[in-house]
Amino acid sequence: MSDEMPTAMLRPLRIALLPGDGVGPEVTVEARKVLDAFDLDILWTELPWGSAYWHEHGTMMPAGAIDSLRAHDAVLMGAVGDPTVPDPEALWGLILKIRQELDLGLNVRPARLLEGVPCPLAGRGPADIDMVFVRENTEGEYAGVGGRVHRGHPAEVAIDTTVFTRFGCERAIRYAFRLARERRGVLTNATKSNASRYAYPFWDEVVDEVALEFPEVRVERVLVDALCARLISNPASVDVVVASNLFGDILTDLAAALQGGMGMAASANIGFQPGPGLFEPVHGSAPDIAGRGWANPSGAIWSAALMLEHLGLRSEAATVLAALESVCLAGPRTRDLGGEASTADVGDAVTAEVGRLLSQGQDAAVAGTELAVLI
Ligand code: GGG
Repeated sequence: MSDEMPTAMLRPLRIALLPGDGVGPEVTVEARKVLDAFDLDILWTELPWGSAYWHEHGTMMPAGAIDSLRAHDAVLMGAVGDPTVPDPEALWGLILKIRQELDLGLNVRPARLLEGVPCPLAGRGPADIDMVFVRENTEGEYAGVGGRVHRGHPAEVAIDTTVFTRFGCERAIRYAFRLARERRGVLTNATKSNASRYAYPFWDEVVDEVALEFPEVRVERVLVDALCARLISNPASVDVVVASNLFGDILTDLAAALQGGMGMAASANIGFQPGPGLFEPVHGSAPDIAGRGWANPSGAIWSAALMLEHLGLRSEAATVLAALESVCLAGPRTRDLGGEASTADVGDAVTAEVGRLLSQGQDAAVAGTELAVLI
């Protein structure tokens, strides 16, 4: 996000690996395997934080965790959440805390259907599903502002307040405009300003103000409910979407389904100042399949590609994506995509494909690979 020298110039690359809960360790080990196929000097630090840590220590992360993360170039994360830990405790003790305290104001989520991956929509294919969601990532409905009183009494009250600041909205919205300008020149603003009294009308105003800086981008204001329907009925009409924290969270699960399922979707949590970004598959911990070797590691591998791109390693990022595309086309495939392969089988295949592409000469091999994110 800055014009500074790419982090790739610094050696070794210090990557914090935060496998987390459920299937997180299974998918991140494959993403790490893929990156280790390059001749990159990566210093991995594995952090055992998450629900098991909570059971032992009463917190999801140790004191000083955020400062430890700051000492890295990037964080590669798996998933968070476990049925034995209250959800708000797990999320606010780890992922939401990291996003806020590292001020990772953007969550960029490409949703592209790769060749060979079955699409749940009849008659639709890769040409129809190629979008990027830009989600505001530190405030909105997940600002953490609110309270609960009179617990257990009939008068019990729970309040969560949506917080939109001009600062937080503007920076996410401006990034989305830049991305739209690089892509098809259309930005879809996911809003709900017909029913929201204050917050979304303000959000829309900020979109309209920032739009003045980008006369070449056409903005369309679409109510989030109508956008959900349109993602199903006419997904090809959607390219770059800018959304609040909650709407972005929900819309990107729908988009993940369109790109073949939660196992395919990747994300980059990035900030506007120097410091580590956090890269994680969109899926959660999937406790129902954890430990069985069934999870699809594609979202984690794609997230690792976004991480390389953010670190300035564009050619390596494109190689990972090209390798993932080849494996999606030719197999092996995990069972969510109709195959029988294990998580490790897919990781091994992508790693082998990276090796094959590298032996061909990286730049030639990845020519034409579309990096979806402008970072
Ligand atoms: N790898 C993503 C993950 O663990 N997600 C769990 C979750 O519910 N996250 C909420 C969010 O992304 O805001």
